[in-house]
Amino acid sequence: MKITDVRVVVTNPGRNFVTAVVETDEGISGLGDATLNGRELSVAAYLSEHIAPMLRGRDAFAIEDTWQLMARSSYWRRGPVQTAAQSAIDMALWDIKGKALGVPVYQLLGGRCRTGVMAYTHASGFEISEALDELNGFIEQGYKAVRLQCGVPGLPDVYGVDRDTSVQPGAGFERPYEETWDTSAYLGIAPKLFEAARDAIGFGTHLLHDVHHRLTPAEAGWLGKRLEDFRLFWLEDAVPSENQAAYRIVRQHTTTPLAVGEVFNSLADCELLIREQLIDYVRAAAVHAGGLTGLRKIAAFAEPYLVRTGCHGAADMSPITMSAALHFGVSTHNVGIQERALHPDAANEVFRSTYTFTDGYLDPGEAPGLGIELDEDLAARYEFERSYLPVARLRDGSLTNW
Ligand code: KDG
Ligand code: MG
Repeated sequence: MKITDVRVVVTNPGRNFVTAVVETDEGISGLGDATLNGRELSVAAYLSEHIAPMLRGRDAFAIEDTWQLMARSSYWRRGPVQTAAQSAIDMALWDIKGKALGVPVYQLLGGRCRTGVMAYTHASGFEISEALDELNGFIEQGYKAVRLQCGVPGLPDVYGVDRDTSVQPGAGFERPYEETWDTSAYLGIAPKLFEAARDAIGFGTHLLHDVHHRLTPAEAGWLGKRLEDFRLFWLEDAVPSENQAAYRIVRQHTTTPLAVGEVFNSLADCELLIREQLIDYVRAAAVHAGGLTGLRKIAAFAEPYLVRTGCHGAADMSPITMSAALHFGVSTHNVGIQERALHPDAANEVFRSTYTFTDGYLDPGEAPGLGIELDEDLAARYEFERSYLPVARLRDGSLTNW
């Protein structure tokens, strides 16, 4: 079976998504997610201008060789744009192979080794009481694990808590929204949030928290230590991980489990973190870490070091990435958990999926391939809208990580 074309579909059913549609001479096509939130069109151009021409005529079943070709032919290896394009083609080829052989992709990855993948979702509120109300709502829906975020006194906007977008009209579309960040105020409130949560719900539900790359190693060690009694499932992105060795300091100071890696593009980005067992969970996602092929290489490396995966599953990746994560999730032994943020209804109409959520666990379903159909006519009705991720400034006006 030969690849005849790679088409790129850009759509905005509630938020921007970029999809690669790989077509073959046997009439089977495959779908791959190429969404790089805030820089979407760069990947769309990379796919149509640089990837599509070299893939026409290639064997659609040669997934590993095509993966290597995309990585090595670029010479400028890795990086988010190249890797998102590579990831999309990889997912699409697994989708094609599953459809051609009449099996769900998880069967190609070794078959089931668990009945479902534990999911976590996001509860938040500016006040701790509001965050706890949301947490209780998700527990009632069956979630066994919930990420918990709250507002920080004195800051009008905080990562992970819904903001009032009327405050900076036009931000997001014309320029990045600007938040203020105050580490000291945050470190004052975060332990109180988890103390209140454990007082309210006990220890029957896993709790997670995302620091979003904002602390120094010493600050992260302090926070992790304060949170130990509340037994988090994980503390995520406590420190920016470009400096992997920084996690040695965090690890020496706390036994709170650590998760890192939604921005990782390859095994090289987390090799030291895994090899030295500085983290417990790697957050790499199929769309940003080389597709199913890239994700499998990371998981296989992590397995003997007892590091498990917890794939990034924010709503800014399309349902194709979620489906890929679930085929990987039910067939890969060292999968720990899967993030689940709900897509807008319109996105679920454009991308019709077969995956299900039951009593806290996700399942990819039994449809051949990845189990996603793209309604291209509907997708065409939702035009791309430029949109930026926010940025953050310290109180002295200097930029810091958002
Ligand atoms: O595009 C950025 C988001 O995907 C990110 O902010 C979400 O940190 C995130 C998470 O853990 O889901
Ligand atoms: Mg995160």
